[in-house]
Amino acid sequence: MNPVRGKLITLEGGEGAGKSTLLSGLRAHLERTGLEVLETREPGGTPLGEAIRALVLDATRSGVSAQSEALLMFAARAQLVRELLQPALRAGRWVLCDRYTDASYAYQGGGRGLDLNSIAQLEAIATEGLKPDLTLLLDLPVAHGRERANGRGSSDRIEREDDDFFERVRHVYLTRASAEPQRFRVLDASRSTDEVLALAIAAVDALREGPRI
Ligand code: Z5A
Repeated sequence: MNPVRGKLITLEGGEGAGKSTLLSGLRAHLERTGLEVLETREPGGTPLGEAIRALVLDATRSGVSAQSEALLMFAARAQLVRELLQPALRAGRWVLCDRYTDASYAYQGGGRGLDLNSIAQLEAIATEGLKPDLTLLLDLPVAHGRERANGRGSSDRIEREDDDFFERVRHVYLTRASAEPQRFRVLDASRSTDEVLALAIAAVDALREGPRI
């Protein structure tokens, strides 16, 4: 048993911000430095979570209420925390998670307009207080992100929302980043993939070196 708890690093951002692209570079960097890394995603990451992901992102499903959507996101998260995140962190692994609770504040709170206090209540139940050690927020103007994502073809149920929805998502992300500067690093996602990776590596290496002041 590794006595040193691992670190939880989450990646957040709007559509097409480059999280998946960054994840693979970041994982390779961490592994090169000898760390054991677990890469996962939300919603998803566990068999139950992946089933919920298919359900909640299904573009053919209409009439899903904001409340149902939020509860499904948090059900997937509760499973991920217990089945994967807590055991991995206890074993000393570093976890790279593509989205986490900040996404619920941004999408269900900002995008859908759900009360942020209700989201905080769900957070307390689902995560048992497990917070990221570092959150990399890939920030990009909405139009730019959508242009990148459109290159991929089909959209999921949430990606079909309009620009105003994604502006509200971006606003909540940036507000949360300003409120918790110790945990967040906001990266300019309009820069090249190499530049974004270099910025992310600097933030992650700082985390290795100890607590930030
Ligand atoms: N959701 C929610 O509502 N509530 C929650 O609590 C949670 C999630 C957890 C699934 O998320 C959906 O669930 C998401 C939020 C919601 N819905 N939306 N919208 P997801 O993370 O799986 O899906 P996504 O946000 O749609 O991810 P994405 O569009 O795949 O974006 P990405 O992973 O950030 O981007 P990428 O695939 O790395 O890059 C996109 C394209 O841009 C690709 O062609 C790259 O080659 C290119 N790219 C990437 N970086 C660059 C740079 N730096 N320069 C140029 N081109 C680049």
